Amino acid sequence: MIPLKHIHITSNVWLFLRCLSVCECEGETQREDDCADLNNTTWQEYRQQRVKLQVQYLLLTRKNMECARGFSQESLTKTQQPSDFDFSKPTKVIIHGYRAMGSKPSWVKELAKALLRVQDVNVILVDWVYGASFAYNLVVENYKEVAVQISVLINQLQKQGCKLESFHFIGVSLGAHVAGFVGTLFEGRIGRITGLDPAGPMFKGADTFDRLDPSDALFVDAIHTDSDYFGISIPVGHVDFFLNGGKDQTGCARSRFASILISFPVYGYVICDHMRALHVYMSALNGSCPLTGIPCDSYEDFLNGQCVDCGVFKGRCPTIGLSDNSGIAMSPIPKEQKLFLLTTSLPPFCSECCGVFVSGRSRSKVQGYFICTRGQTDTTVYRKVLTHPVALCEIGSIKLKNTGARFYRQGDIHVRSVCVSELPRREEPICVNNIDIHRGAPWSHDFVQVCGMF
Ligand SMILES: [Ca+2]
Repeated sequence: MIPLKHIHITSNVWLFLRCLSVCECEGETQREDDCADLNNTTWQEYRQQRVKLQVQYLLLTRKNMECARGFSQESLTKTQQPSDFDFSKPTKVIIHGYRAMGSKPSWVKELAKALLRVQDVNVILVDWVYGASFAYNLVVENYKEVAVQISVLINQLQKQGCKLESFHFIGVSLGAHVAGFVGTLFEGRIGRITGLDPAGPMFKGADTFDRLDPSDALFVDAIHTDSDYFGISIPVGHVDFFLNGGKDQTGCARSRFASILISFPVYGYVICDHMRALHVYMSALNGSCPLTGIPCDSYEDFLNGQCVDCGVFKGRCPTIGLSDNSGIAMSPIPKEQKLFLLTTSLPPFCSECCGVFVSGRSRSKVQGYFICTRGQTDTTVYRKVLTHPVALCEIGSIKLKNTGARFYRQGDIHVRSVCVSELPRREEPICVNNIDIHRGAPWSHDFVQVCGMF
């Protein structure tokens, strides 16, 4: 039996909590009402109003980071109610991509806030949900018209004193090609375009006039995460970061069978690879760790340790994020340069890359693995670049094991050198030379390194 007094107290607490939650909800509703938001559309609405693109713009600045305001050419000339747009500051323009279900993209404001935390800029969100929803082939017909409409707004802003080079467009998927076409309309004089997994279907074989390419802005960078499916497989910028090879991302489902169920709730599952570019970009804006790409012709060459330094960029590899020209110091900037990096499955996505280079007899089969000081073990194979959760300087020892040949008995293996290196390589790799690895007796070497020395 519960004493009556106890029940009384409990119900009071319950009432109090209930009141709190109602008050909170009402407060939020009130705030939401004052803020502008992107549109949602439905199939029915889409069928009725297909001809209308209904592009609208939202403005976010440091003054109103939590609450977007509607923004239009008209609001620029209104004197009674001046907008928060600051003509003296640079402007970021975010353009979403295809909306299979007609819903507004949930990530847009998060990206805007991430940008505003780093830079004091104007952030314009382009809402073209009406034109971007449902039948992909029809959406592709709309994207240039959207670009034309955006260019009218940019023209207006230019007249009011904004410089073309102060605009940075960030386009996701199909939005990257919208940005590309805006760039074409301004003959490549826009400051920067960042394409986050630029759309592939109907664009891969397209002319550079119709898709994002390096001539669309003074600097074009792109991140590729689903280049075998929703993304584009060819380089489209000055620098193109191919994450984990650009096709499949860690932590996303490998199987593509779900793609036939694209209209069902598995959609988020299917676009996991595709949306990773956006999530990695947002994480890079937070700046918790560097996401550095290493120039290489192919992912295979990269994994085989053929590309370990920043040669083509004169020693300074490009990084994902807001650094000017991705941190490239040289001029002219190379075009369509493929960059590779390995990432993990969760924010901040950075992985410490290590190269392991074992040179020995060509037929030798040697397996090496790191034993790191944190007690984690990673298995790797002969001559590989691998991702490791800790920095190279935290690795305590390296072990090699002679696993023998498959079809014949193999004796000792003589290894000329075993080297480990940070990637991109900043220092000479750490090497141990002339090793004999006996069968059944792993060879190991302890490193004494101090982190933070380099
Ligand atoms: Ca173009």
